[in-house]
Amino acid sequence: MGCHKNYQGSSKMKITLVQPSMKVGRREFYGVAPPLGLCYIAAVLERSGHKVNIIDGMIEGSTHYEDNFRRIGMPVAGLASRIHDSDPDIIGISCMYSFMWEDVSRLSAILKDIMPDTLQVLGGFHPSALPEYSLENSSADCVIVGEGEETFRELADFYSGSAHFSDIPGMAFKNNGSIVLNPPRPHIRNLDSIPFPARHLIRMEKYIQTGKAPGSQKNRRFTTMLTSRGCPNNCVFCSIKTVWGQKWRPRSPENVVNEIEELVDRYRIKEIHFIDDNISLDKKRMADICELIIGRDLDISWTTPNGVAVNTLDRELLYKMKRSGCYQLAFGIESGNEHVLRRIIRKPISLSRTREVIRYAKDAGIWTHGFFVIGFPGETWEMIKDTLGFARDSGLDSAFFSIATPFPGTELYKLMFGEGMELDDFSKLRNMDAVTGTGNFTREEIVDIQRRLIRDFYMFRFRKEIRPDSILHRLKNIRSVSDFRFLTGKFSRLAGIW
Ligand code: B12
Ligand code: SF4
Repeated sequence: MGCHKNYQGSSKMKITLVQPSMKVGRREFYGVAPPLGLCYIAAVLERSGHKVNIIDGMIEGSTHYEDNFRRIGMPVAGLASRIHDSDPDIIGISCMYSFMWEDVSRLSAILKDIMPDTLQVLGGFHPSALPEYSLENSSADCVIVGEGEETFRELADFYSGSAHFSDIPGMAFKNNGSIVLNPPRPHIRNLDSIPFPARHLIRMEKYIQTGKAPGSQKNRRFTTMLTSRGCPNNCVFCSIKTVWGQKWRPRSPENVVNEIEELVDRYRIKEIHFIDDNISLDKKRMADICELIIGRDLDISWTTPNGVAVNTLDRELLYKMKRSGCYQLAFGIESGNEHVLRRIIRKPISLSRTREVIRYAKDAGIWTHGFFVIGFPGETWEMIKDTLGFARDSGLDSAFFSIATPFPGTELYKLMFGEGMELDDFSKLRNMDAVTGTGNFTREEIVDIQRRLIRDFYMFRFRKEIRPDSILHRLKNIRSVSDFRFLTGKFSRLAGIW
């Protein structure tokens, strides 16, 4: 372990948790919302008596251009000086997206320079997938692999002099020039036992005023929430198991709706974006959440920007979801070709069932959005055309086509780069870029095909939407100013795509 301040005897730590800002391409969608992971960790640390401070680089500073990218938030040097001013005993830095890695390692180096005795901890998806790489290529002292709450709490308690790094499951750390990887920590079993995210430590009103959801939203006063962790599937391009594991762990409906109530009462929140990977996996739990929202008369709208499991949705549940405020569902359909779905992506959904669910959702008055991915090794032009065909004729209101991206911790990463190989330029791991060709297409061709699919789909939708019967149908469904705002948002986005 590195040389640090000696805290033997002192019990409560001063901890600064940080999320750096991000750089996005000119045409890239992005979102800014509270750093929920840091807020969860902070809540657990506060409950243990530690003093916590959160600095989110994405909400500090202003958007500006840097090397052909837009920087959303505060540059690295400014952030380092803010952290220095907070004078912490421990700094925790989050790296949620791999494309942020360059900034995270620069920030870590600057901090080690100006605060050599302060313990630096990394966490989030990128360091969790590549702990050794992250320690070798940054000045951080340790990495917390996976779910952060319990490991960070134990680490903070160790700094109070009660445990050793090598005794803390879920940690990787530097030890006299070599790297030690401790055994993994079991996931938290009872999610109701964790306190709600410490939103009182962030500037909620600033997120509400300036926050941004990647799709359109109905109400300006929105925020994000997480009602379950993990997903039982194992899609080839998905890295969520690195942090959450494959077992789906739900919070109880009462616990979820208590948090919604707190958001409504304390922050006057009008809209919730549930960022679960699989919120409706348990049909009964989903129905119970809706019943409680309706029963407690909570006046909110809600949506699922990351995708819901189609298998569990039926007509009755969709109508109940609508009654409880759901206005938009995103479906992770991924491909319109059965072979790609089953053999390449390994996602157990049926396309005919998906069509049915889209129809039910539309009947219930819910906007339907589809996520598709193209550019897998072995995927042919015919298969890609099936995906466009499905997106067009399944009746989806909107869709997005991403390029298969080999994020660390995924099967696709191993498939594209081989075991033990590491990509040296993580900045390319974003949704509007391709890192390599696929065998059938070059990298440039894949990017070109993605643009064509997006244009083609929206041109098709545009022609449908300007038909008098469609206009009438949309107008008939406008019941409030927020419905109108949502639709105009959708259509201006549509216009912006060309
Ligand atoms: C919500 C979300 C978004 C939102 C972000 C809104 C926001 N700012 O909150 C939106 C829709 C904008 C988005 C966009 C993208 N996303 Co996204 N997103 C997620 C999602 C679903 C949830 C993240 C989250 O908030 N989780 C909840 C909190 C509680 O968890 P957490 O932050 O992970 O924190 C825990 C641990 O990671 C750890 N931890 C985190 N930070 C730290 C720090 C320290 C010091 C420690 C010790 C521990 C620690 O402890 C926390 C508590 O247990 C994840 C997948 C997932 N299920 O987590 C993908 C995910 C993070 N996204 C991903 C990606 C790639 C993207 C995109 C590039 C597009 C795409 N292809 O999907 C864009 C890029 C960003 C952009 N341009 O805006 C990848 C990242 C993979 C990678 N290695 O880069 C993920 C993992 C999904 C995947 N595809 O596998 N995303
Ligand atoms: S269904 Fe979604 S969350 Fe689950 S493994 Fe597949 S992509 Fe990941």
